[in-house]
Amino acid sequence: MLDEIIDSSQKAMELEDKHGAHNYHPLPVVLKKGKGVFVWDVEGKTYFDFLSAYSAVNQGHCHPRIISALQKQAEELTLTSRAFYNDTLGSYEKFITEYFGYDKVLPINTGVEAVETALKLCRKWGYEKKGIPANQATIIMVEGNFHGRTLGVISGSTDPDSTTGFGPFLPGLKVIPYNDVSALANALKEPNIAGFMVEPIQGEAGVFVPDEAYLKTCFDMCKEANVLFIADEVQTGIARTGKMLCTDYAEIKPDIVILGKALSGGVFPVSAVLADDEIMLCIKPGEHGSTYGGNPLANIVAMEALKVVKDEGLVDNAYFLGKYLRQELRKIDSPLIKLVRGKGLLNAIVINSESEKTAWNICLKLRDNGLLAKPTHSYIIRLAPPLVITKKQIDECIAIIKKTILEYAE
Ligand code: IF1
Repeated sequence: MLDEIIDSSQKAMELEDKHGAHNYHPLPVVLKKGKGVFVWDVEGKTYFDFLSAYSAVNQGHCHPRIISALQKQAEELTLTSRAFYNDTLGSYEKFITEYFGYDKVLPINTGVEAVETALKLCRKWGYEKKGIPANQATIIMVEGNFHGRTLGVISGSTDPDSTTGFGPFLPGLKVIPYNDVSALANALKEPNIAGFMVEPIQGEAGVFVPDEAYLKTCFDMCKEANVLFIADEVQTGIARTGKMLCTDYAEIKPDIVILGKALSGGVFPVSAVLADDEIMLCIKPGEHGSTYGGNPLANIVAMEALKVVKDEGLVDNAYFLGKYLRQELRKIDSPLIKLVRGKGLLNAIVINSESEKTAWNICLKLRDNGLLAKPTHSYIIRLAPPLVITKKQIDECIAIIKKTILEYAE
């Protein structure tokens, strides 16, 4: 039970404002309960969740199978550290490596820890396998990327909000334009390139879907140059874009895959790095790890979360309902809608307005009409419901979005 009784949304927001860091500017709604595609605020109002905690609750809020797996394991053993073995890690590692088709997994916690792990693994491979001189490895990243908030990862960011005031930055990262194969071709001519890390679709940048051939072309160029292709699938992975991994659209097998968010179905942080032996075994005992990485609770929850994705056909549901959603949103006849883009159930509406407030104000109206979404980069509204959404619910949401857009006046 909460010490401070939260009997109103206002009270909750005041407490956060007074006692919490101001590192977010949330939409003014205070959530108390979640189930499937729905969330409820403190006053009991129901909303469709069209953010899904940034694609962490692909399986829907509080999925019963994931919650009961959590409860059962929580009564047995939650954490051993990796100082000892535990009876869940090996089974989980076998399960997830077979699920995605890789030799090995390095289990970790948050998405950014998995990204940092992938960067370290790539550098290690560069020195040990490619023969790059010590401390000379370069990893290529792309403009507009979002890979998390650590100093190492923001060192490759081009977003002033992520970087201003946090220098100095990690060396050995080279940033090139996104969706530009000639920029990669030029960068690959430089010596000591160990890897190329990219989001298959840039989520935070505003659901930027690159040209059809971009990923495959980049992958082939990396192979040619003996450079690792690293896919950050933290947001696009686990069925979100209508394929199990977004890179499946390009029919490529990245050298390193980074997973997070929905890997635990939104229950608590679980992330993973997948690679084959030639790469993964470059990290030796004692060279990398974390207290909670591979903990029994995470292992059991992640296995159930991944089983739910397949058992409930979430890949195809995301594919077909996403296609339908974009088709119907494109029919809305409003000057406010510049374009609709996305893949699967990772979509965005780009708002046509001079005012930076329009997208935010539209999201406030969507909230009043029972649907929660949030702008990214002031004029793009991301639309990403849990993948368990039904056609009937999608139709209800399309009606809410249409009504809100058509009734909106500055
Ligand atoms: C926030 C954004 C999304 C990610 C990709 C790694 C990470 C993320 C592709 C790091 C995390 C989260 C972070 C969260 C909001 C959300 C976000 F708006 F910040 F950019 F989804 F687009 N790779 N994205 O999207 O994973 O360490 O957070 O577990 O920082 O506000 P994490």
